[in-house]
Amino acid sequence: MSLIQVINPNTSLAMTETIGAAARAVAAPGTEILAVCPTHGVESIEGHFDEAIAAIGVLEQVKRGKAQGVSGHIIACFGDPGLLAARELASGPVIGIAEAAMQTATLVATRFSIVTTLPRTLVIARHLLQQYGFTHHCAALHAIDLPVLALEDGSGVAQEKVRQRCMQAKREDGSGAIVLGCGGMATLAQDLTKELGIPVIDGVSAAVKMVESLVALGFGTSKHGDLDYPLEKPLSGAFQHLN
Ligand code: 5HY
Repeated sequence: MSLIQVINPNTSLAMTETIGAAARAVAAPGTEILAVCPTHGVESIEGHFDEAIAAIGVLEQVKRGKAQGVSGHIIACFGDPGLLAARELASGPVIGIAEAAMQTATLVATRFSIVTTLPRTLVIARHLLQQYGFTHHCAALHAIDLPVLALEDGSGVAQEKVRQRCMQAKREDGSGAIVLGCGGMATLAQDLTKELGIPVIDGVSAAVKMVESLVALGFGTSKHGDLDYPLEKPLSGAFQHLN
C-alpha cells in the first residue's frame, strides 16, 4: 500500500475535498490518498503574494507527511508554490500539478492551451512554462475572469465558463490538448474530455499517476546536489516548527 499526500496549498476545505475526490478517482488499488490543506494561510491563491504565503503551508504539510510515512507529495495549486523547497525537504517525489499537467499535455499533443481563473495569474503560468521548458508547446492561455473560490460556490457559473473557454480554445488555438489551470477544476476534466473529444488535462490526476510511477520505479527526490535536505540551522520565531 502506498500513501500519497495531496496538498491543497490554500485553506479552502471545500476545494481540498474536490481535489481529494479527483485524486482518489484515478488512484491505483494499492494507493491511498491523504488530501490535506494548511490550517492557516490564504483561502485562495491568486497572485505572487498569495503564493509566498502558501509556500510555507506547503512546507509544513510536507514535513507532516514525511512524519506520517507518505511515499510522495503533490502540490495541488497551479502555481506549484514552494515546489523546489518542498523537494529539498522531501525524501519521496514531489510533483506540482502545473508541471504534471503541462508535461502530460506534451505527451499527447504538439500544442496545448491553458484555461485558468483570474487574468492576473496568467503571468504565473507563463513563468512556469518558461521554467519547465514548455513555452513553445503552449499555444495560448485563457482566464475565465472569476476568482478561484467561484469554483466552490455551488452555482455552476465558473464551471460553465471553464467549459466555454475550453470550447473556444479548441476552436481557435489549434491546440490538441487543454490544461486546466486550477486545482479546483480537477473534477471537470473527465467530462470535458468526453464532450470536446480532445484531452482536457487536470494536473491532480496527472500528478497522482506520476507519483505512483516514480514510487514504483523506486525513485524519490534526488539528494545529490541542490535538492539535498536543507542545511541544518536553527529556525526561529514563527518558523520554529519547521526545524
Ligand atoms: C490553484 N489558486 O490551483 C491556483 C491557481 C489559480 O488557490 N488554487 C488556487 O489561479 O486558480
